[in-house]
Amino acid sequence: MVKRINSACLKSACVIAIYVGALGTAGAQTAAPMAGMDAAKAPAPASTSLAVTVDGKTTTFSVTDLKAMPQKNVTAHNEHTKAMESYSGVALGDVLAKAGFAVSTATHRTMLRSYLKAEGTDRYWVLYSVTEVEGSEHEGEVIVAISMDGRGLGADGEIKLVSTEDKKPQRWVRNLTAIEMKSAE
Ligand SMILES: Nc1nc2c(c(=O)[nH]1)N[C@H]1C(S)=C(S)[C@@H](COP(=O)(O)O)O[C@H]1N2
Ligand SMILES: [Mo]
Repeated sequence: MVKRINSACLKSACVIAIYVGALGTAGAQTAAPMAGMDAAKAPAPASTSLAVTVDGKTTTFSVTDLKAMPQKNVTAHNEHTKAMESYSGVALGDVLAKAGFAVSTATHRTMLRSYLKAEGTDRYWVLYSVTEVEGSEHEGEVIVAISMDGRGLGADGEIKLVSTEDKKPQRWVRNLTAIEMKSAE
C-alpha cells in the first residue's frame, strides 16, 4: 500500500520537477543572465550617491561629499582591458569610519567578523570582508573611486568601487549606490 502511493507520488513529482526545471532555466535567462559572469552588459542607471549602512543607520554620501574627503590614488591592473588603470577617490575604510565604523581595540573583533555588501544601481552586488578594506589591516586598497586617469568614470557612472588586489575586476562595482556592513555572527 505504502509502496503504491510512493510510486504514484514519485511519478507526479517527477513531472513537476521537469516543468519547474524548464521554467527555472527560462527565468534565469531573462531575469539575470549569468550573474557574476561577463554576459550581462546592460548599462546600469547612473548612481549619484552612496548610501552606507552601519548598525542599521544609513549615511548618504553625494559625489560632492566624497570629493571633500581625503583623496587616495591607486593603480590597478584591469584584467579585462589588460591595462593599468589609475583611480582616485576615498578609501572605503574612511567612508566606513564616517558612517559609524572605525577600527579600534573596542571594535577589532567586530571588524574581523563582519562583511560588506556592495551594490550597484543594477543590483549587481559583491561581498568584501571588513578587514580587507581597512588600511590599517590589509595591504590591498579598496577605494570608492570618483575618477579614472584624471577624468570622470564615463560609462561606469560617477561612483565605482575598485580593489587593487583582485586578479579580475569582478568585485569592482560600477554605479555603486549602497554599502551595508553586516556581522557574520
Ligand atoms: N554595477 C555592476 N558592476 C559590475 C558588474 C555588473 O554587472 N554591474 N559586473 C562585474 C564583473 S563580473 C566584471 S568582470 C567587471 C568588469 O566588467 P567590464 O569589463 O564590463 O567593465 O565589472 C564588475 N562590476
Ligand atoms: Mo565578470
